[in-house]
Amino acid sequence: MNIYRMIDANINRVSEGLRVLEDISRFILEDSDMSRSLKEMRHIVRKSFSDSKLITFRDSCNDLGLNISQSSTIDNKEDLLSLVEANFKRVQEGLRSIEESLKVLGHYDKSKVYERLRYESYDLEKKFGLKKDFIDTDIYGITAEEFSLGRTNIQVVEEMIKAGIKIIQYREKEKSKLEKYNECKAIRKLTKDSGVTFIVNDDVDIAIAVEADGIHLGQDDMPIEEVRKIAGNMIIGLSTHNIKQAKTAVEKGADYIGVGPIFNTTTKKNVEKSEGLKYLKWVSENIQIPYVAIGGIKESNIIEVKKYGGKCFAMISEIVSSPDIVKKVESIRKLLKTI
Ligand code: TZP
Ligand code: MG
Repeated sequence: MNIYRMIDANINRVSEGLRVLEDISRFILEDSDMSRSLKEMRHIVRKSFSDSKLITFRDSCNDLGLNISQSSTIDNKEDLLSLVEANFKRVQEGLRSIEESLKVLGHYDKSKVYERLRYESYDLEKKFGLKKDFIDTDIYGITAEEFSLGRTNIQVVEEMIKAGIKIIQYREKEKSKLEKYNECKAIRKLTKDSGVTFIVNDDVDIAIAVEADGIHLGQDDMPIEEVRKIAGNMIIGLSTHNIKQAKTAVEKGADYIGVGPIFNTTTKKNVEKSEGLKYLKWVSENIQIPYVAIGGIKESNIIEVKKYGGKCFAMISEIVSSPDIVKKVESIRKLLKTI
């Protein structure tokens, strides 16, 4: 049956992709933990069908994809980073294809194994030193249900994802731990399925439990060094309001800093003082880790923030209080392109 041929082709695709990644981590990056994890994954993929008759369905020479693939330039990899990215994509797409094929065949349990492997591959991709890219984006979305025009946090996150926002923070000051946990669990699924980075504000335990990509801390939260011990490789962001705090954040190992408030804001209670644009300018010239400008940023003043060194802009009210989030983001992006 052709579906077995499809599974066979994808097992090869996944194993080959994993082998390339394993070799890069072993011979180039000399990261033995990563290399071991990839090898283990490759063995699971190979072994799970080792006793089957899959090979009898193989017909590589007559595979329609061969000619297409040999004449295509899409696979040309110019640097190591693109090579790594492309091979993780290959692995993930292959795993998804196997997962779906197994469902069609009624092998639901086995299909779950492939779903789990796909999720593991997302984690490994993050750990593969590509983490620095996580904030290489223009808009940082943050939830706040009380300003969301009656929409739930989940609905707002769905809209943000539709709008193409690539990093979303769950920030919710009014709800119980259980409510926050349940919402984060749902948002984790939505963001994972769409390749969006997910950060949880304040609650390290929730961030770990739902396997968020990161945690965002304030100056009064637990120290970064302690959070690092329990959160491992997770992205840790820290809000900073002055030069001293920015320097300390870098020393303590923050992965990015929040910079603000840039302008007056009524969204945050007990908001800190900052020299706003002047502080942002200093950060843009002196700090080497990624930074996100925050506080009172609107479509009407974002160009000014950009002129003072802003690259990634966190906005709460401007986005969540917009009746059409997709249109709002589109319009901000169009504006950002003008300078
Ligand atoms: N941290 C500094 S200012 C602020 C936070 C969380 C609130 C930003 O909200 P808005 O609506 O974008 O001004
Ligand atoms: Mg906090």
